[in-house]
Amino acid sequence: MGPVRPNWTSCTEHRSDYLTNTPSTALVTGITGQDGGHIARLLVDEGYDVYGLIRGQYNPRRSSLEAEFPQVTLIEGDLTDPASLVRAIELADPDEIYNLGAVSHVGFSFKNPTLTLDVTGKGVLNLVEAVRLTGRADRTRIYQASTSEMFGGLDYNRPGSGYNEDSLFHPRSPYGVAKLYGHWIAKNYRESYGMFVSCGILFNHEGERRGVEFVTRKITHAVARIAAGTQDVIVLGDLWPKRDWGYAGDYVRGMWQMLQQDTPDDFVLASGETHSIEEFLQLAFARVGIDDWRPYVRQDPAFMRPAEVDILLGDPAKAEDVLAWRRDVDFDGLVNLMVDHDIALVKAGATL
Ligand code: NAP
Ligand code: F7E
Repeated sequence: MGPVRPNWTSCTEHRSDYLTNTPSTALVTGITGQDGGHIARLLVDEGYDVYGLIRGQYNPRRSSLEAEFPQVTLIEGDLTDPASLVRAIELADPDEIYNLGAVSHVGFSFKNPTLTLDVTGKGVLNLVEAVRLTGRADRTRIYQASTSEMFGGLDYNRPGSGYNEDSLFHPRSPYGVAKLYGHWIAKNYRESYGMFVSCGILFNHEGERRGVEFVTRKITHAVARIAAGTQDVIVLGDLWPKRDWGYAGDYVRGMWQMLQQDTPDDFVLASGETHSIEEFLQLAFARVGIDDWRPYVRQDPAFMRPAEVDILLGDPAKAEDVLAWRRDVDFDGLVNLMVDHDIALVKAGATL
């Protein structure tokens, strides 16, 4: 017997059932991460039964997650362990899966390339295969967290209007290469088995939940400490790269919207603006009344990468047209929100 191939385009009966039956059940991988926290908030507020995959026999992020989301059920599992994914899917029986788990730090991926491939690349295969093998190919919708790092920011493949869903890929790191595998295996399961797998090609998104190992949060947390007199300088790598930065809360709404469509598809989510790290520094320091940030910043090659992505700019036109996706927070608003949040944290004596 051939594979079950649901016709998502014409299945209006299924569509209306799907919508009238929501809120439903969701499983989130990477629930302890930045986007995991934002999507957990959105799904809980929408009335979903939310399950989260949590890795390790002891995970230091577990207690804060349980305190913030007592309604969420955590299931032990790991994207590199197919049996644990089958178990998680059978326990949660999800209508929607948000696959946010990954080794997500580009610099770290150069130092741990095989781990990155196993989690960020093969982990996607393990997940879609677990959905298929548990007989859910025709009823579980999957969001795959693809990334602008798949484009690479090179002169030859960079459209002036920004990267879109049809742009050429040229990843520049083990992370980008692993994500490209994840992107294509997700699309392959959509095409081969008719599975509802949508890939969001998301440009950088930040906010108060961002890990301090990423440049924006490293800056805003340091700026708050410098303003409080508890830190002297920030040590960074290259300052000239440009990124298309948005607010994570806006972007997880786009993820959810992708899974509420009639058909699975790929969408770029981006702000359509690009800014250098120097511009981010300028605004962050200005927020605490420091106009000349240069005396507070040192550079160290330890934070530079063997290959850099020089500039990223995305074109979110398709998501705006098809999903009616909109952003509430612009670049200035993002920097201010993050600095203000970290000033409050530092004042409260909280550690990161
Ligand atoms: P993040 O904060 O780094 O979170 C990564 C999550 O992955 C954490 O919950 C981590 O769990 C989990 N994880 C790591 N290894 C795992 C494994 N072996 N099995 C299961 N889970 C594992 O990342 P984020 O910023 O929220 O990003 C969410 C997703 O979007 C990632 O896939 C990322 O690559 C992608 N993405 C992010 C951006 C962005 O700008 N933020 C842009 C494009 C795409 P622990 O707590 O146990 O470490
Ligand atoms: O680096 C430069 C660094 O690590 C941004 C991930 O969420 O977005 C993220 O990847 C830029 C790079 O983010 C430091 O070289 C300078 O040019 O904050 P980042 P990223 O590499 O853009 C994409 C879309 C993802 O998918 C990823 O998962 O900042 N930079 N000095 C530095 N970066 C860091 N981390 N630390 C520094 O000290």
